[in-house]
Amino acid sequence: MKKTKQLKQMIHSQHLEFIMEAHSGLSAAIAEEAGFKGIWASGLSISAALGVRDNNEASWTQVLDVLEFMSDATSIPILLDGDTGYGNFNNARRLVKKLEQRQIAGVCIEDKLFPKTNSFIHAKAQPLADVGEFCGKIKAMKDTQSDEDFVVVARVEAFITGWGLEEALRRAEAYRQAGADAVLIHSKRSDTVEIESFMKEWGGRLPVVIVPTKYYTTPTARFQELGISLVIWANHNLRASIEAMKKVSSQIFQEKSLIHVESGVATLEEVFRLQRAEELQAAEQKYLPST
Ligand code: SPV
Ligand code: MG
Repeated sequence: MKKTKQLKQMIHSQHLEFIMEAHSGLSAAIAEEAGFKGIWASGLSISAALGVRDNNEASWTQVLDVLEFMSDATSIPILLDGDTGYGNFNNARRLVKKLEQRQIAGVCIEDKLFPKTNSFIHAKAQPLADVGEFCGKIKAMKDTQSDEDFVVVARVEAFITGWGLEEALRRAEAYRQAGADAVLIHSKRSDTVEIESFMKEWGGRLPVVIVPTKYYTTPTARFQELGISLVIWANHNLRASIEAMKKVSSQIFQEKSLIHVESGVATLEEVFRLQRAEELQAAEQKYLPST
């Protein structure tokens, strides 16, 4: 099944579904191997892995290059965190065209202004996009996709920026009418008060996607009860790798030796396996002249 259709089916399925953050070909392959049916190409994680901030410091074509490696390394759908769409409707629709060429299954855009700032930094001070302008962007993206199953998720940042339920609902409804396939309702609270209030009033008008980074103590069964469609585990491969890399760098620096390190890191064989070295060996047998 096409990656676009897989993602669309996940969003519309009756079960709660989950996608896992990845930020490189390697982390994407690891997420797939763990059993995930989809991947979140996180803006925060991709920028952090590139050593820059989550403020559109990496250009959109640099993000596209990372995505190409992620897409090639996996067979499950990727939902790109497309930030604000990297400009106006014209930039956003060109993004869709380029994503489709790389078999990316969908993109999520958020109703903030370019260059964006991460939702958990100075969130209150962040201005929101004009609703009409953002709706035009969604329409332009939906009109541009050549695959009918390509997914556009509209992310509502009203709660994040200090607005209430009314503004969140007004925006979500406008984005639905503009043609979005799903809405992502984001919250920086450590409980689900905002998410629950939204779900109650929303009434299943479109599938809802959430990112429980801050309300991580909520039992996952609660999300199912609320009627959420898709949960994004948004940054945990990146954060796990930061801890692991800090530990091993400092240990090797201090000990000036690998003696106590070897057993705590992946074997070289595991690295080769994840790179599919065997496939190349078999291909060499087939395509190189035998000597
Ligand atoms: C990301 O993973 O980049 C996201 C989710 O957009 S959040 O960091 O919660 O804004
Ligand atoms: Mg992001």
